[in-house]
Amino acid sequence: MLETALTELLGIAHPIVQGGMAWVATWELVVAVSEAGGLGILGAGNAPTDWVREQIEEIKRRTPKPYGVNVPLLSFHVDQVVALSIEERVPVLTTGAGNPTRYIGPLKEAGIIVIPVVASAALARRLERAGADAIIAEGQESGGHIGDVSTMTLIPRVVDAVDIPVVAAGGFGDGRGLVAALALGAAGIQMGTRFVCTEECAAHPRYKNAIVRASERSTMVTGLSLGHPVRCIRNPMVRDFAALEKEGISEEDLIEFGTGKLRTAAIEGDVIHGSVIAGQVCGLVHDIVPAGELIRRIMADAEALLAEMRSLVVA
Ligand code: TUI
Repeated sequence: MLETALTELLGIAHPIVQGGMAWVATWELVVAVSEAGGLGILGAGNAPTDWVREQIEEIKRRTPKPYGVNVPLLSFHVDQVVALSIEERVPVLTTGAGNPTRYIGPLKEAGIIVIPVVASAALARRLERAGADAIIAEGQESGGHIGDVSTMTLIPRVVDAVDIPVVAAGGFGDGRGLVAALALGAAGIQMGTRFVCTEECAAHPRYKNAIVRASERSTMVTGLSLGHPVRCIRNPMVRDFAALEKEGISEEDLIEFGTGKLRTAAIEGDVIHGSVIAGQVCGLVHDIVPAGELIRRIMADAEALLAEMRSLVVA
């Protein structure tokens, strides 16, 4: 067993958080992760509130364990999903892709643990002052919407900037990564891409296989010109997007071209014309396993590695 400030804050057995990925982190994955002793997180994405409510009710029916809801602040429905989370007394809420300061007060009043995802030490410090309970610090190796600092630099910077627990994200997929995160001062890890390749994840089999086949050099970043850099596996869709971006087509047309493309890949399984969002850690993902087995494997590997490392120290 590994006890950290994160397992204590959340009342979970293992310091492993599952990223709240739009479209693919649905109740099946959340329940599997939370039942295995991690923190499962529902990806609210851009989904309408009724869908989010049904998902939360399904989670509550199937596990008494803590779970979370993630709201990307780019979503059209942020206010409604925050209100719904308060009404449903969701244990944990995580945010991404923006500054959640204005939501922290009402969420804290409702007794909800608030954990923003950030990509800089400066925002981490501001959000600690605003009342955040912990911080997820996400390096640029991550999939989806990213910042511009690598995990190796970001984690110790955020650990030094705040006194609340820090969860490391961006590039984590195995027991070695968990030990490295602890060494950098983090209290646990969040994994997105690695959890896509589990049996319970709702992503289309072709999406999961694209990740298994990919190497650490298979991703690319587009959307910089829009101020929203996004990392995906390189395919005809992102190559076309990058070409249009380079040509300088209007922001409006670029956004229209990109809209709906995650659904195309993740749900319809069209990994040629859709956005296959994934982090560089796809190079370390070689199989599709049950989420509980993945968590047990990572914990066993991390514990064995910690013991081995202790033996490196000589008197
Ligand atoms: O948020 C993510 N990953 C995402 S969000 C997203 S967009 C989306 N997709 C489908 C449906 C609806 C929306 C796709 N992938 N990761 C967390 C993350 N947050 N990474 C980086 C940041 C971040 C960046 C800048 C957080 C805060 C920030 O602050 C800037 C500011 O406003 O001060």
